[in-house]
Amino acid sequence: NDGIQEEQNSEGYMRIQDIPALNQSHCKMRDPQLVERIINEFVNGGPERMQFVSDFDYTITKQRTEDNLPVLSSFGIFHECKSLPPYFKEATDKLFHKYRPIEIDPHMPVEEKVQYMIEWWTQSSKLVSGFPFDESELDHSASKYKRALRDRTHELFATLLHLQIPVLVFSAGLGNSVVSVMQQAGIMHANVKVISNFLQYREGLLDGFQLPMIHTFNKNETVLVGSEYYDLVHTRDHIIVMGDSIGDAEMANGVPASSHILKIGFLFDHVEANMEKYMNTFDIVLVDDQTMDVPNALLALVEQRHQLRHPRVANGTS
Ligand code: MG7
Ligand code: MG
Repeated sequence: NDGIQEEQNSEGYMRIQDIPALNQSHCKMRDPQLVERIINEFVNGGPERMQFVSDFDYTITKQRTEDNLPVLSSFGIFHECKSLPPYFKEATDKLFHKYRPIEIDPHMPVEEKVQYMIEWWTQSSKLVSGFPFDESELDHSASKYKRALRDRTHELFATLLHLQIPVLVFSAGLGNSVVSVMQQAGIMHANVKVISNFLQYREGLLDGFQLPMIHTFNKNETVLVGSEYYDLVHTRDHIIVMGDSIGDAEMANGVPASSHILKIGFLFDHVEANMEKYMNTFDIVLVDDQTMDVPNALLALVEQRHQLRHPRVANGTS
């Protein structure tokens, strides 16, 4: 059997040195040996054991665009909609200025922050209530931001679909914007699930966000327990996690402890000041990388080995 022969010949241990994407100068690793071991586990385990978990804002979208056009967050896309009541913008801005500093305060313990975040999302939910809203407005606003996806995001989602790897896009932002951007960009494939805050309607009027509330500090797989998605992924113990905020590294909390998790962090703001924390939190830190090249390279290795094991049988129709 040629397939098996080929597999034996080429089934070696992958070395970091042989993976160009990981040798770029802006790609930093606290423990390259650990990364190497995890990559080999992933490659040997195959796509059947993998799941992919990603943040949305500034992770699937860019932190910086070539033309320096601003990239709006999922909440920001909603706030651009013209039909929001006149008091809305001022009121949400006020909340933002009160709670955002708490969210990113380097000194306050997380347990204390949680209460404030619940307050923020609760008040924000109340503001999004009592007026009619046409979601085509959101689609219009979102259409401008599909250009803001990281370079080669399409390749990433196409490979994940092809390998049938479940993708969870986890966002503490507004799910309707996330889905709209991803749909319009053509990456909202059947293997992709978005868990986020979605608009709720009652008698034709907005009625806040649907439950459960997803905020910065409960954004992890513990909120999935009991859901259909949890059943789908909880046996997939090889996990790639991607995010741009420190808290994103916790997104796979709630999966079995034996899992191998590879955490990729995109660092852009205050690189110097944040470097140590990111290095301690993520296995791979990408400094001002506005592409999907690193996750694409990792999946290419998984795909390569997979193809050696499952060679396409010539069917004589070509
Ligand atoms: N964030 C959280 N909330 C709001 C809001 O009501 N308006 C705006 N503009 N931003 C908000 O993508 C999740 C991020 O969005 C921010 C309730 C928080 O900073 C959160 O991390
Ligand atoms: Mg983010």
